[in-house]
Amino acid sequence: MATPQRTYRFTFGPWNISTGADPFGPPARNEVAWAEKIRSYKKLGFDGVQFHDDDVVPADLDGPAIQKGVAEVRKILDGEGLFCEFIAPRLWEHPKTIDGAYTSNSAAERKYAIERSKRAVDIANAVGCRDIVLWLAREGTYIREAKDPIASAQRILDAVNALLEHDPHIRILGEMKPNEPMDQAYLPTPGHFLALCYRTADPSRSGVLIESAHSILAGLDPSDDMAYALWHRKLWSVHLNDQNGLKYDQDKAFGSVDLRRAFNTVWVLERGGYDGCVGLDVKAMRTTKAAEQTKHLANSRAMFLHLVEVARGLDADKVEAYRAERDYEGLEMYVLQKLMGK
Ligand code: XUL
Ligand code: MN
Repeated sequence: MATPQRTYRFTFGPWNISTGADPFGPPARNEVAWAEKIRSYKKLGFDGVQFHDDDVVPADLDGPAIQKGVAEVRKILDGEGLFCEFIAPRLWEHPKTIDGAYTSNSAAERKYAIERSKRAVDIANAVGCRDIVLWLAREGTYIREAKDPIASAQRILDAVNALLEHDPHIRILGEMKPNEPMDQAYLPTPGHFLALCYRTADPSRSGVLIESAHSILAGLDPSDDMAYALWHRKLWSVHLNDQNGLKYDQDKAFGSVDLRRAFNTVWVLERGGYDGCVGLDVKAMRTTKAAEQTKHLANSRAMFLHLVEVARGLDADKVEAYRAERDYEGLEMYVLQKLMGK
């Protein structure tokens, strides 16, 4: 089992430095200014940013205003030595996307969602990145009867195709999540989106971003989900974090709930030759004081790197010998001891 020695590039989005507001309480920290967030990336050991479309320029600007606004942001990123990994159209906050952007029952609202997503592609081009991430937040239902599920699958495919056709180089990455905010999401897992990839106008530019917490919420193991997407050569980004069982999406620091699950995630990325960015979609605990509000990012990155060391320190021949002997008790103890630094 060869373990290629490689260096990883780390990214996160400005939303990962947040005020701690939750559905039951107001902000617990002041909002950090965008420019200050951008200045914190390098200090925290990160290489690039992930942006929603309106993290770059306000939504719904015209073409020239987009180009002007993005040029300013690009200059700031260049000045910091940062790159932009992807743009994700924020299709879940605007009044016109209240009932599912691409799968809305309203033709006018579907049109808005596609036009806004095309503008996100233009933003990506102007900022110098080739990936669009679609977290299909409101593409689903609260009650089964609300939408036509068959038509909805086609509408999501039509939207992906519209973006692929809008630009010959852009890649579309689905980031699937089974629920929240919707009761049931359409295409709830990476496997669902991978199937859709092969029906798009250009399967070679259609792939996935897999988030650990989203896989766990679907009752799946993130490392197996990532391995499957790697096998398809379609794992183009990840959102690593952790999740304590089946409840709301927690975005806990990577490795903080289940160290062994985190280890298996890193081991798969190492073995699978994953060459995308290591995105950390993590949230500080609400109780965190302002002075510590980026610790969860630095800690998640450090945990990833610790686990890379553990993965590289495994004796591949030993692992194979345990497998050949079907001595999984022995293999388990070997892995646990490695995780405890023994
Ligand atoms: C939502 C989620 C989003 C996406 C970006 O659960 O993970 O933050 O990662 O749109
Ligand atoms: Mn995410």
